[in-house]
Amino acid sequence: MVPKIHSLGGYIHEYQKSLTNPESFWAEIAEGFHWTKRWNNVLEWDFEGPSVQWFSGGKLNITENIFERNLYTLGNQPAIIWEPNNPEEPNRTLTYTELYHEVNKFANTLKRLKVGKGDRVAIYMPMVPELTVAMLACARIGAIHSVVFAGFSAASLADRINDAEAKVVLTADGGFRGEKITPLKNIVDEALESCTCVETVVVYQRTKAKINMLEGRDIWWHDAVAGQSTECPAEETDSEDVLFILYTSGSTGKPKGIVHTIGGYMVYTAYTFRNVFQYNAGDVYFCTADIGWITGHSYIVYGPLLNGAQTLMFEGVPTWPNPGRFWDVVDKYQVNQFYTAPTAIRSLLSLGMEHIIDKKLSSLKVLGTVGEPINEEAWHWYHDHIGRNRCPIVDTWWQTETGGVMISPIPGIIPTKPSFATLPLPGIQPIIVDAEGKELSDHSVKGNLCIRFPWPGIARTIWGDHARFRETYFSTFKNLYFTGDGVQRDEDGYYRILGRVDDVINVSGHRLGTAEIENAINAHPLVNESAVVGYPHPIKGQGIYAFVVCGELSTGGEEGIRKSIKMAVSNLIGPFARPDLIQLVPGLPKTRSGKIMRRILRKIAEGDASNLGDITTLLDEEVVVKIIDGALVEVKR
Ligand code: 7RM
Repeated sequence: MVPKIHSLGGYIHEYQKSLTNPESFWAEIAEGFHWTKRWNNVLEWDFEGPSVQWFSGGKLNITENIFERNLYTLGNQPAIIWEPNNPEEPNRTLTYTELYHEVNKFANTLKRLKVGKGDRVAIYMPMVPELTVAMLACARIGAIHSVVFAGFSAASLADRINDAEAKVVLTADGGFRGEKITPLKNIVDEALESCTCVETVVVYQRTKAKINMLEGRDIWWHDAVAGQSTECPAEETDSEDVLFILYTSGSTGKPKGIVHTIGGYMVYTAYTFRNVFQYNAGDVYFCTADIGWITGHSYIVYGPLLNGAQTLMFEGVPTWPNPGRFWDVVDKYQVNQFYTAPTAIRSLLSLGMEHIIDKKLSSLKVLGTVGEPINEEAWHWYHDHIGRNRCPIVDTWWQTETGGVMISPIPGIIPTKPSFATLPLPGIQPIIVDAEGKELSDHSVKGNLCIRFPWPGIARTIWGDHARFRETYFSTFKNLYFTGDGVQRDEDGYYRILGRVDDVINVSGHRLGTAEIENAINAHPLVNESAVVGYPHPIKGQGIYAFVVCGELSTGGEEGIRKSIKMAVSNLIGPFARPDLIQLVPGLPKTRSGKIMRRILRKIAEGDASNLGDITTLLDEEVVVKIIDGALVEVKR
């Protein structure tokens, strides 16, 4: 079992131990797992390369650590509890034994499709148990999964398939989300028009929508698994072999394929899951994220299953058939730990108390949030009305690149403070630096959040682009991992995440690069150029504000062009990246060297132009006045 922290003294002790001897600290935790060969070195690292290796030389299979290690005691216990989109439809439960058999059957299927160790498998599926089966089947045979969130467009899917050179795509005929049906297979068909690497598409039947099956390429999931054995020997993998690629947005237009490796990710997600949620045997745990994001990978699939937990997978959306859905699910399955995003909390808060007053919510013990800063109002609402003043809130700060939670209260042990992620977990060494990289070592400071020592869950590279990995995370500040987040530390040493300091925005918990959105807007034939910034949005956290320069207007006029720009972004990225506000402007504020001054646009979008700072380097100061005059939010001058 993974060791659990029981008291404040225990936390302090573990934290100290992880500072003075990080290697033995992590080795002790790793020893709780099943390794077919022990590691040679616990840790080798340098942040210049960068190169980080955990448990190198160690051999293992992560699925043996989920199944074989646990089956004897947990075989008949639910592993996955699945709640469908439509509450009238029967739910499903897969015990550890049943999940194990499904994984093996699908692993054998993949092998039959000539998928082997190191091959990439793209997964574009709805939130059904088979998505988890697919991921674990890859891990069983040493293949690398690349899950693409099923809200991405065909163009984005194609980019990701091509970048990873995936051989097989796993999808479904469609996906249910609230009242909507996403035609997943049609989107895959469109994507594959621009991919030559894909040999096979396996299609899970979910919606029974009419789809085309391409002879020789496409096969049904149920046909493919029919007759496959429920036994499949686990491939022996190296601790530093790649477990998965997951694409995330950065400050340039091209998404980055973040690479996680097996041994370190296993140890880190298992340890953090157990401690951050204080999970105990028999508890029911519910994370509302989609598995298409890192939160789902680490805290619906790997972290919980490595702990033998019961993990609830929910196919639907928070507001359908009504805004009480999450709480119905909590009561129905007697959920003990509940983990969601601040945007969901804000949206449910705004929809009124009538959806929660008749709910029991008495099973809840721990509430979690992730993905963006939580404002105090939302925190208190969550604490008072969902937790009924009994449940600690864990505000967990982490990133796709960190693999697991980094800064978070340990519930019931570390006193919480609204909007603070509080203290680093054992093994995590945050450091705050100023713009020049000088450490700000006092307690009450604000600056750039970096980490100065590796932890097992740290990403190892960007798929196919190690130089970009170095450049993005390890070159801004020498010998530090730079998170891209601004942070404040208070007199108690507590950390409060202030948000991104780069061109990444966080919209309803979805991480988006402004450059990505600009590229999509610029692809519109009538657009000359554009600049996208975030602005404070009461529910989404940040909304998307696009400043767009058009050549001539189409016959639809301004409204028409706004509509078609939104459509273009929807088609090129996905509906979740559509701008909320589009202001057509005569020009963009630029420096004499031609750089767009986003700082100014950000200020305007935030509604405060009273202090624009130094604008003397601007090519054309007049344009700023015109933008302020036409702003779509109220602007203080
Ligand atoms: C897990 C996840 C990462 C970015 C990160 C932050 C922001 C995440 C919090 C947070 C304030 C939090 N991965 N972020 N958690 N900001 N408080 N508790 O979200 O790669 O998609 O996004 O999200 O800016 O850098 S992610």
